[in-house]
Amino acid sequence: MKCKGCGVELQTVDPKKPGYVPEHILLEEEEPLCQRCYRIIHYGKLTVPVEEEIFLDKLNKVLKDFNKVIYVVDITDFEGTFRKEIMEKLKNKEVYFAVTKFDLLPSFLSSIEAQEWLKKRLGVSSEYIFLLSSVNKFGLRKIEKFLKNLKEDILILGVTNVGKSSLISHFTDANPTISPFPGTTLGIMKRRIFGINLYDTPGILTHDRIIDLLSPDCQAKILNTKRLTRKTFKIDSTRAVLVSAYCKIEVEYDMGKKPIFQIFTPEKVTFHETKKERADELMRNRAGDLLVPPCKKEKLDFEFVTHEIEVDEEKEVAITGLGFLNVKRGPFLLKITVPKGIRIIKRNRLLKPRRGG
Ligand SMILES: Nc1nc2c(ncn2[C@@H]2O[C@H](COP(=O)(O)OP(=O)(O)OP(=O)(O)O)[C@@H](O)[C@H]2O)c(=O)[nH]1
Ligand SMILES: [Mg+2]
Ligand SMILES: [Zn+2]
Repeated sequence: MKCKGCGVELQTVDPKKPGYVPEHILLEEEEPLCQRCYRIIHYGKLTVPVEEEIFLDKLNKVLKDFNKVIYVVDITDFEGTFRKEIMEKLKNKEVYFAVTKFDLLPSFLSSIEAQEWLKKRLGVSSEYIFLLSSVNKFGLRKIEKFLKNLKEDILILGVTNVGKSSLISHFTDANPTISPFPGTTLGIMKRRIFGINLYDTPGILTHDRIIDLLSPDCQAKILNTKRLTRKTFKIDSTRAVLVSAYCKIEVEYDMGKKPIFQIFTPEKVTFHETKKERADELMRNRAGDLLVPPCKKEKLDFEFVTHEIEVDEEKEVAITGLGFLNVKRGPFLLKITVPKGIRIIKRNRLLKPRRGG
């Protein structure tokens, strides 16, 4: 029997392993929840962290039974969640994209602008894109209509925490476990809707986003609940901006005026501007108090790498799993220092400049 919250096979033997449920509950309840789901829902605690590599390896086998899939992508971390290695596996499939968390972007970004940007980035036309928010229900009607017209089963997939289970929960009475912990869903779950089966799946783990470096508790704390915060900086080449303890930003430029840029991150991420010479020491010694994340004071032990990128006003730079930087006045050379392995990506801007913005 599977847990109705996370889809994992239930067991009564090992409380430290996924799927554990005390025997009396298994006997008493018709649709028991595993202890992990119970504690996530009632205490907001993650007691059994996700085991390694849950899903990408298995994906080929699972995909055999489907022609159509919905790939769920988080628009606040587009580059971190729309991934080459996943697209590779979907080569012969009809892929639809559910782009979630639109509610977290600045309100001045219209859905039409976002949709145009997504069309280019995803390389598909608008019938294949569902821009939505599970929080304010934006876009749900369009995807509902699509699901109602489907004649065959469809698989939902994507990396952890993008909102796969939240999306599905709008269309069924089943209550999947939804939480800000990465890897909430552990097994494949079939949901009957509008005459077809929709399959929820465990999130695919990533290892190249800043969020991946954090403990599950800290990830849950950082995870956006409110709109991204926006901070504007105007610095010269003697200064540095620290964004959390994992990212340092410096600039070099020839133009007469100082570069201006804005950084968009989840609300709990802190910023600190300082003299260039002091920056590294602050990153080492103030991780977890002045500089969040991490969420607790700790000595960070990473090898850092500096990425140098030429940018102008047309561009944004995504720092995967942390946020993105939008250029207000350029051109300049942007130097971003992050732990080795974290991906930094220059992209065409999602947010166009506007008066007063
Ligand atoms: N602001 C916002 N939050 C969302 C949205 N969709 C999901 N969330 C939140 O994101 C977190 C993860 O949601 P889930 O539905 O559990 O994500 P999942 O993709 O099923 O995650 P795994 O099962 O871990 O792979 C939860 O805290 C949700 O409340 C959205 O559209 N907007
Ligand atoms: Mg889930
Ligand atoms: Zn469960």
